[in-house]
Amino acid sequence: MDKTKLMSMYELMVRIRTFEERVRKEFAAGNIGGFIHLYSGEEATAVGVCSAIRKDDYIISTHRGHGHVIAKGGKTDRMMAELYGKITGYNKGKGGSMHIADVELGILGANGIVGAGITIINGAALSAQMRGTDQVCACFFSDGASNTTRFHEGINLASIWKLPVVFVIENNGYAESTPVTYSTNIKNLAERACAYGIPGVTVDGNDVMAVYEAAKEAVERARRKEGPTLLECKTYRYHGHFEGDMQEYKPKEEVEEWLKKDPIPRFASKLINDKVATESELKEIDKRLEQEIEDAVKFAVESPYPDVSETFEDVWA
Ligand SMILES: Cc1ncc(C[n+]2csc(CCOP(=O)(O)OP(=O)(O)O)c2C)c(N)n1
Repeated sequence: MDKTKLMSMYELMVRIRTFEERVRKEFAAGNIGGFIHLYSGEEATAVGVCSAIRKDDYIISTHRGHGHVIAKGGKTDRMMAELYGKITGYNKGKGGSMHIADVELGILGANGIVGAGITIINGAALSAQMRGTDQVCACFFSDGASNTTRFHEGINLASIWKLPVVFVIENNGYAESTPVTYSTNIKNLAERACAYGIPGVTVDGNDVMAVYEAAKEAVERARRKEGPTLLECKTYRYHGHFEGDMQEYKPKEEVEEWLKKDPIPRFASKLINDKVATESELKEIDKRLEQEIEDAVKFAVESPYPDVSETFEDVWA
């Protein structure tokens, strides 16, 4: 892989982390309303998968969706404005954290119904199939969603119709406070793929290159019209299920273990060791992104709220 691509993967991971940590601060300060579910810790999964697809491919996200949107090319200023409820946001300030969408970028949206994306993406994939394009869909969801009926029905349908989907389980170990070891009796959730006759692959979700390589293979398979793949990325979320959750259900040693496997310094070391980048080049990127997010907050703060006359516009339900 060339330097430009590797550097862009590093940059995307840092963009996600910097955005999320700033959102945390802004939420704590009372500047952002609603529910916030942060993605910090899971960056390698979104970036690994989104780096393996094309611009015209589709993704669908979850309630923990900021990372997916950024990895697919979402702009942090419009995202921040959305969280602030401003008219300049992706959903004109009416969607908030859990509904960011940009169809132009192939981002079919986030949503708050656990597992809903699994069935929605089948519609997008069926549309690509019927239109005769070779577009591929990446569907992100987590371990909790993999226990829903939508998972089983959705994957089965995608399998029999050979839909071009990569189903990505971001196994971050918990569904709210329920550990995956309590809710599931198998070691790797990707083992479930065999029940539907599709490949199931488990990778270290904190290793961006491992995610990228596995995703690439799954994407190529989907593009060859051979059907879906179930890709499980084992990762960890650093913050509570939602902002305000003190995550007392997590053992301290477990958190410490995962912090040692942080995907960003890990990838930074790899880039430095492989002589792709110098430490100062990476620091330059970190600094630039701090400024980008600072500007995004300024943009959000200075943008107006939607007018009252907008209330019933773009409302479909
Ligand atoms: C259908 C449905 N059931 C329950 C909820 C409440 N809920 C929101 S997030 C969540 C846990 C989801 O866990 P997981 O799929 O592992 O995602 P993670 O938060 O770990 O990313 C639950 C039960 C919901 N939003 N939708």
